[in-house]
Amino acid sequence: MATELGSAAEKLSQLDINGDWVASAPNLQKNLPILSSDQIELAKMLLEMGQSHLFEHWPEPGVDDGEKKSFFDQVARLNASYPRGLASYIKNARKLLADSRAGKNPYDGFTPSVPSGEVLTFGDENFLKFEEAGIMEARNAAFVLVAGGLGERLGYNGIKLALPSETTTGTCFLQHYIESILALQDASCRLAQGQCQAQIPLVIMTSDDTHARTLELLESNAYFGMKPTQVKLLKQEKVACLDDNDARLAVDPRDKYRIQTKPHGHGDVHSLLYSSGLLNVWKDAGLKWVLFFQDTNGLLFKAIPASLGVSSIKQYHVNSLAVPRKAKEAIGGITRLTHADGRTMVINVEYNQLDPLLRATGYPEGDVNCETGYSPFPGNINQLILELGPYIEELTKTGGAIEEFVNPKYKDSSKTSFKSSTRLECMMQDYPKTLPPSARVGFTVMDTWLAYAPVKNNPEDAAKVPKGNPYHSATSGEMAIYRANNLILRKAGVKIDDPVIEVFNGQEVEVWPRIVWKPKWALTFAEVRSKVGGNCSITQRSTMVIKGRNIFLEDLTLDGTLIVNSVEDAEVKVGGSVQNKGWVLEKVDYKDTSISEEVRIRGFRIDKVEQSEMN
Ligand code: UGB
Repeated sequence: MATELGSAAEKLSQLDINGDWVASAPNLQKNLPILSSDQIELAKMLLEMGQSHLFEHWPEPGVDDGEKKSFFDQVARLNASYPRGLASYIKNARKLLADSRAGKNPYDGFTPSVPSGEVLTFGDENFLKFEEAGIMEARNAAFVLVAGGLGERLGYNGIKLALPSETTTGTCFLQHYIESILALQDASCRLAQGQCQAQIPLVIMTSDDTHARTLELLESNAYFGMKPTQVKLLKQEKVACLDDNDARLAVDPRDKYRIQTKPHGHGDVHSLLYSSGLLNVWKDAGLKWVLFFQDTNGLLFKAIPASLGVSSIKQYHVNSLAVPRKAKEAIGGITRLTHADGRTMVINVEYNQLDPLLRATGYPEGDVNCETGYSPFPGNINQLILELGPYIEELTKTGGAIEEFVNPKYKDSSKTSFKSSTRLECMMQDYPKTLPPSARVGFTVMDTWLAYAPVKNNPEDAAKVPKGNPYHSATSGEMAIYRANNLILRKAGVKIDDPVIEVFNGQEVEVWPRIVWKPKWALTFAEVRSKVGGNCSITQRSTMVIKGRNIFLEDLTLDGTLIVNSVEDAEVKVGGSVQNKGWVLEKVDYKDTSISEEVRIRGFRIDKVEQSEMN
């Protein structure tokens, strides 16, 4: 005991425990002997940063010592997980809170203009050229899925990656994503001359809210066919909450030895990738592209090959996937911003900032449609393709830190206190903000029906969406998959009946035949076209599931349900007339708690009455 005290005293004398630094926190000072030197360093930093209130309630040494140590464990984590540490977080917060209080516009001094990018038309020669180039490049790509969000807006208690993207096959989003990446890998290797061993890496960013359940989903499904070594999970940490404009850290109301924390946003993905060292591993392995995507867009992989082709042919360092955007529609617009001092950037400007920015810079009508009937600023769908080399160069400068923002809800117009604690946030799509003007930043616009149908809103909120605007619900997300598959098959020559309009959970949607295929059947339009021949026709009430690679539809007449399975290399021709009672959509009420949440949030279930199955 005597020696322990002796060494503690020695350690403490080196740390200047009687200096002025600790005078503002007498309760902390009394407890210094129970802390390690690392913990004392952290305490010093906290006091220097004006956080003495965190120790106000600390009792004498001997009481709650374990809790005091775990307080510092948390501080150490918060310090290590933020680029340049917690002191830097507090400094950034003070500046952003002061700007917010002063009502400072982050775009002051910038003039918006329409950037240049590639606008694609599905199925034309140009589109096919980009798709082929994209498939060629895919073996040099790595995919990064941001999946740390819990989806409170969706009213689903599970992780969103486990949610079925459609209920005809019940394939969940994660399975669909992994199978799409594997299909890309195969298609790309088939195009490569000679040997190709490519295994496209997949990183999934999780958070404390999603990590364990994401891992469990992967492990209990044998990684959906991927090699476990191909998949890496990187967990983002939350950041400290702030109680006031001085950026005093908020004490957790449920535990006085914890700092309250909240998510920092998907922008964390850049610093996590940087600190993981993976980017250099990929570079050494010869990879060239990093593709970022979100958790619930069942259409995304239909847009990936052509967009990657655009990145490759146009040599974009940054390529944002976009869809045509109606003026004032609630998605951000991709905009070129030019500052009076000469700085320029191509960046997503959130829809609520675009209109005032335009009005303040010589466009008195603000955000309006142009002669195409759409806003000239394409709508950001937050899927990014970055060229790896320039990405590493940039992160080496920034450490992966992304420009942050703060969004405090003030109690009143004096803006001196908040309704509840706030925190700094950052967004993945703000990455280009720090790029030099020489960076080649572009975008690829594709039809919404082909590229974008996220599942974000619960039935109640979706039903309130103004008519003509997208619901972004589980209902619309599933129906969008059928719609896209039908439009693609129609373009490939299949005669398909028009959809009917139905209302599920208060949302009016087009119901097309429920046609789905595994990504390995066809990833590109050229592949679809090569697998469809003769005179095929499908009625509206039909369902078709294609599960194998070499399945060819020829002179098929379908009125009912057809499931086609095939083993890997078997060539299967499917034709003739198939008629049966089929599968029927049955309405369910989202308020009926006797039904599972996955089903309830879409407002229908499938009654599998009769089908023809070919194996
Ligand atoms: N996510 C994380 O991984 N970590 C986090 O801390 C938060 C989220 P949301 P959001 O597609 O319409 C984005 O909540 O942030 C993951 C764009 O910013 O679904 O409101 C989460 O798991 C916006 O510009 O979306 O809005 C999910 O995969 C617009 O494009 C992803 O980040 C919008 O998406 C997005 O999180 C859109």
